[in-house]
Amino acid sequence: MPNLLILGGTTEANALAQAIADLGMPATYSYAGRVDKPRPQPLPVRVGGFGGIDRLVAYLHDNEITHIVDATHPFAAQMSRNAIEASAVAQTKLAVLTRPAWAAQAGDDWRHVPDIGAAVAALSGDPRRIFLAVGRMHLADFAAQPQHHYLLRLVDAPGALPLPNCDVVVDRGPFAEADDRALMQRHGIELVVSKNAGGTGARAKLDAARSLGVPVLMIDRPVLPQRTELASVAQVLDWLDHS
Ligand code: 3Y8
Ligand code: NAP
Repeated sequence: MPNLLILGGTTEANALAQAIADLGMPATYSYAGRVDKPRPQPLPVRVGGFGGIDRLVAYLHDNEITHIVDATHPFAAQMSRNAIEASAVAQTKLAVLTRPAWAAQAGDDWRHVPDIGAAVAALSGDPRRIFLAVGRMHLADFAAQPQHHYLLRLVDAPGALPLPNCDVVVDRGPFAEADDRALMQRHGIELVVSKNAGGTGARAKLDAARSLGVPVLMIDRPVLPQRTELASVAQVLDWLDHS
């Protein structure tokens, strides 16, 4: 019987956790501890960084973990890189549960940039009303473009903000298109800045942007080393059975 570590924090990780709990398989769900009240899970939960690769290796040994499913977000690149390194050292099997990147469809007006820095650079120019829907952790990068009026959406109420001219909505996804459309109309949004998260929980703003004719600045995902990538809970269960 596998003893599984789920690196969580996403809609897909939560679906996997439920399936694993239903099977009664030994597993632990891991959060980084980024938000005040992470969603409860039907599995034992650990919260907080492991303390780097060596401490992750120690965790794997101490807890006799046989399999890791990295079901973190596509932008959680450091966690994913650490999992690759640690699983090789600890001889623990590793697979990634991921979701396809979003692709523009008819009616979309997207401009792709490779990373957060390029997104900041792309915001040079006259003041605009921008829905900066990239969370909290990289807001300081956008202080280089203070001329805009930003609408921020944050999971937790923030402390001091690095942007002089902004409105804050405190909300967590998954989000609905009608709500995002009303939010963007209320704030007169002229541009949406988004990570290419993929999945369903964050795409409402993109569908709302299309219906409003608002352009999107789409930040592409960090490139990660080759790993076993799985696209569904069923594929993970099959992998656990056969690996
Ligand atoms: C702590 C754990 C579910 C899963 C919920 C998904 C969907 C809704 C949409 C917008 C974009 C953003 C952000 C977002 C979404 C899901 C999923 C997703 C984007 C929680 C959660 C944790 C986090 C961390 C948080 C980050 C932030 C990013 C907000 C739980 C709610 C912007 C990513 O304040 C902070 O420090 C927030 C940090 C990492 C990115 C950032 O740079 O700020 N997620 N989000 C996880 C941990 O501690 O390990 O409570 O559920 C999970 C979810 N957020 O079905 O309920 O699967 O992606 N999360 C982005 O896509 O750009 C919001 O507003 O439109
Ligand atoms: P990151 O930058 O890749 O990771 C930085 C460090 O945070 C890691 O090295 C690790 O610390 C710790 N960490 C990250 N995820 C962890 C997890 N699930 N369990 C234990 N420790 C974890 O990660 P991030 O982008 O901040 O993402 C943090 C969490 O938010 C993840 O659960 C991710 O799935 C979720 N999330 C992120 C985004 C996003 O946009 N980045 C969006 C939605 C959800 P140590 O080195 O000390 O082990």
